[in-house]
Amino acid sequence: MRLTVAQAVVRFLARQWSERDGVERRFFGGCVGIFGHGNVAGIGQALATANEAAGETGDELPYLLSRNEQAMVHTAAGYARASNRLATLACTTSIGPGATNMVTGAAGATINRLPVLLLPGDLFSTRVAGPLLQELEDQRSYDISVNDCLKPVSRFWDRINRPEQLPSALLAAMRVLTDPAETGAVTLALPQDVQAEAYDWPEELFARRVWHVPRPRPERAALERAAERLRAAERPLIVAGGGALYSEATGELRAFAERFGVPVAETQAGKGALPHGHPLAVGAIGATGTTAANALAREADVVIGVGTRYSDFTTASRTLFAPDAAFVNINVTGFDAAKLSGLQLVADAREGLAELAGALAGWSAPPALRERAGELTREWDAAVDAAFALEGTPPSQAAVIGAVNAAAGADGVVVCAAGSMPGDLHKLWRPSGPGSYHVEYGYSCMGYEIAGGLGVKLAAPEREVFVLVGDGSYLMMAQELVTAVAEGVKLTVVLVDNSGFASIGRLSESVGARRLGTAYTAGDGGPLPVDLAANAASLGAAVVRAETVADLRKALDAARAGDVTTVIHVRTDRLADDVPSSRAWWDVPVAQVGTPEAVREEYAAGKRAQHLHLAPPG
Ligand SMILES: Cc1ncc(C[n+]2csc(CCOP(=O)(O)OP(=O)(O)O)c2C)c(N)n1
Ligand SMILES: [Mg+2]
Repeated sequence: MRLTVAQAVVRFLARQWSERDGVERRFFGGCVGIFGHGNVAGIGQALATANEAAGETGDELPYLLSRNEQAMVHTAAGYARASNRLATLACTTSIGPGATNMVTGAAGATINRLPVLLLPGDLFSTRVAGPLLQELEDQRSYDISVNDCLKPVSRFWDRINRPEQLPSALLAAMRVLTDPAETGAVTLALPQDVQAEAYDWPEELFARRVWHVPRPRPERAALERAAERLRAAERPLIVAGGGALYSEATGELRAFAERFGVPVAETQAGKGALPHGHPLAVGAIGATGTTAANALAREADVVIGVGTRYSDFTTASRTLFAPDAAFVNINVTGFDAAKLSGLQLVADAREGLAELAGALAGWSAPPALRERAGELTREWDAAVDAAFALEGTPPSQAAVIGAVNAAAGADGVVVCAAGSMPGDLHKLWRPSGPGSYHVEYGYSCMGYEIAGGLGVKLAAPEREVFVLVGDGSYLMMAQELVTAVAEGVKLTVVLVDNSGFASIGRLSESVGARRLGTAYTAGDGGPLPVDLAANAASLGAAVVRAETVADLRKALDAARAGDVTTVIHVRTDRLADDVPSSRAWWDVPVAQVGTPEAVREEYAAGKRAQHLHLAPPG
């Protein structure tokens, strides 16, 4: 079949499917992009004419125009996460700045283990016309382009210099994207001349192809070791991470917890694995955890990690778990399963839990553990009730979160990424179940919020998407509001404007850095003549200014009932901090010279409490 390289790419992508548990779905929900000279005649022309091809085959790759290349990778990552990694979007860019704009988004996707396919344009492979507009000339080599920046943030990276190289690269890309143990950003750099070059392709390249997403089962001997260790446990705790959700293991998780009486704590990525109110759900764990989960973590003798990569926020920078705690880690990658010297159950979360349950028949944790979990959780819930009920103007951040939580109901999703809100959300938000909580806290990338929320809504149009975004993040990336408006993709955005960085301001003060550069104020410390609500209106969103919590509740109900993208602007106090403490630490170094002794002492105490967890497993 005679097609250009770009036409072949588009045709191939439209025919890729994923399958798990017998359910097949299209792997690429579409292609999001921004055109320039590096892709307009290649991928651009191919997408423009693809509808004809779609007429023949019934396959489509809808195109969506983004406003910023970093944002479009966030959109793809949000889409992938909301699809439990069984589908994503492709991203096409021009050469040069359009391509490098994707580096941050790619890092975010790879860190969060989410599949995204990046198709940056690249320099002419013939090199005749160079140096090109936007070409990085490297005096040591002509074989370098800015796309090489995408190598360390990609799980697979290739440059297609000849049409003949394309089939194997496409297959390798698909293998990595659909392998839960390897997935992340995948880059196929496409030189602009090669994109437009014609070639005679074998028909089989475009056959409908189904990628079976595996559910690897744990090794028998490893299972026996894990079961033996658990049978001796008296105070076990489950830590549910993102893998529990991606694997759709929440039914098995609940059954496991109930059958053996083991409480379940959740990381940022794992939050929602059990709904709030389940008697064994103890909520968030770690530096932004609940006092319930953190107390149980400190007391735990065996920790069962399910699909967690044990980030510093989860382990409270390795101060949370007892030095002699044992870890049994169910993870699809050996890399994560081996963490904290754990007994490794390299397996899909659902299969791992089911098989571990089988191996534990007859055992259960002491009933007192269940009671203690209930008591601790009731205490925490009461503290959250009080925080949610705080009235006052400007509203407290806890009250804002409580209002959004109430509006989100059973079908809502909250989306957030950076600032003071992810930590507060982790502690306070009461998830209705899997998929209801979407906080990007692997990269915690300012700007993810609206762009990622767009991806969530595209993947799950039946859900109401509530984006919580700080003024700092908003100022970095508000432009995807325009994409939401243009595409008719409804988002409800709550813009929490506290004139600066509440998060970093607080952190700055705690390390003796005096809140330098954390306030958006005029030279004299007074307010700036900046109106972010007017800004949102200018981008096409319906805008409501909420002064009080009551205003906010009303605006949320109206936004929920309507069908347009709405930005609700609410002012809060940057210096207020009325969210209950996690009683856990986060390691951020303090200057050894020039900071108050009390600050250095507190830091030294934290360092003394860190454990490496080096004891051999078992
Ligand atoms: C792209 C990016 N740059 C810098 C940071 C570091 N950082 C984390 S939170 C934050 C401030 C966020 O401000 P805002 O969105 O207003 O949230 P607030 O802290 O006020 O709640 C900064 C600068 C980051 N996470 N991402
Ligand atoms: Mg702010």
